[in-house]
Amino acid sequence: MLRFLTSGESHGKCLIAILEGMVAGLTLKEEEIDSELARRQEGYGRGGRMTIEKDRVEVLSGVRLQKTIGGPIALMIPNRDFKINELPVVKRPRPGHADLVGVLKYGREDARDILERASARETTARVAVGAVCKVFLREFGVDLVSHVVSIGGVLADTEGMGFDRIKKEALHSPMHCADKAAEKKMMKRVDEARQKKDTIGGIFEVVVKGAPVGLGSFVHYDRRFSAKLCAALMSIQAVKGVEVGMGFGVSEALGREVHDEIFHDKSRGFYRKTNNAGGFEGGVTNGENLVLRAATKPYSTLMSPMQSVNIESKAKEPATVERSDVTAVPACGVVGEAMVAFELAASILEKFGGDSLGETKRNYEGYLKQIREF
Ligand code: EPS
Repeated sequence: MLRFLTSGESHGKCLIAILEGMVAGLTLKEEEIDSELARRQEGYGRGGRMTIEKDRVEVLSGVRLQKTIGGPIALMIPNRDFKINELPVVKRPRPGHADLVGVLKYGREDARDILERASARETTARVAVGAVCKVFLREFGVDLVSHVVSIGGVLADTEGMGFDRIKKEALHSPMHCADKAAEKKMMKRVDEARQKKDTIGGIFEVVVKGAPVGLGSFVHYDRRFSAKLCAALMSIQAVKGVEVGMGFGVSEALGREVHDEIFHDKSRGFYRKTNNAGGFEGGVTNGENLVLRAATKPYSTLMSPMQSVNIESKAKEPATVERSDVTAVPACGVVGEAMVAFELAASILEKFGGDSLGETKRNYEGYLKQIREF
């Protein structure tokens, strides 16, 4: 079983993740984790923190001479801004943030105790875990990309663009957007929100190429892989909705406009010409690309604060204002990739087992042969 925990506060000493259950024998270099951490720091609309931090991982255990050895992999990312004990007390919870539910639930008098852990800074640790999982997935020919498809209602048009083109275009975009014309409009929308001292959300898409047919199962609710991926995306700070393939659009169309017809040829085996299902049937991967989208709300720290209540005096007061982002949807997409990568790696290990990379690969090859010979 593959699992992970993260630990750390936004302005604490560091962020930590422990990934347990990864096979032995995987070549793992810190640079490969650092490049993912750097991608998470990108994106037009981010706040001042990203100019302070240069996130870099220290692999503390589970790896020897650049090879995983089967033990828990401890990943540590130091914070440069770590003065948690000197930061101001927070008495005026921000609508939309975990501040108020947190102080009520944990019985704290200072919402700083809440926001430090609720902060999306925690996703640094998730991206480090996802980077390790991506290295593992590469061994099985699985690749992932995320790209921003909407910011504040400005939509990208990526119709007909394949995985490789989306990956190439989104990689060099300040908005992680594969549509150049939309990218400009999105950046303008971010500037407008900043000027209004407001924030803005959007939608990112994660696409997975090379996932084999048969991950997950239809036999029980908690084994449906599409549901696991939706939960994983939904767990990301600020995410309010998740779609698979055509998503909510399926509810407005006829059956023949939705379902992907089945074809077969000797070299490709079974295949589809459309992918409205987003790569899932019965909650199980069907061999097509996996396509998932997640919508984020506008970020909840507003520079012109909304109404709140002082948790001590109970007086009506404007919410707390802290340094924050106007938007972070591109970064959120990178976190989405990490969560999907983790779930994919977990699912592959569940289906094919193995304590070493060689053993898992052997089992995987046997299964692919079974599919080829069906
Ligand atoms: C984040 C770091 C934070 C915020 C953001 C995400 O930095 P700071 O709070 O020091 O400015 O930019 O956190 C939030 C949106 C939040 O609500 O806490 C990061 O590393 O991603």
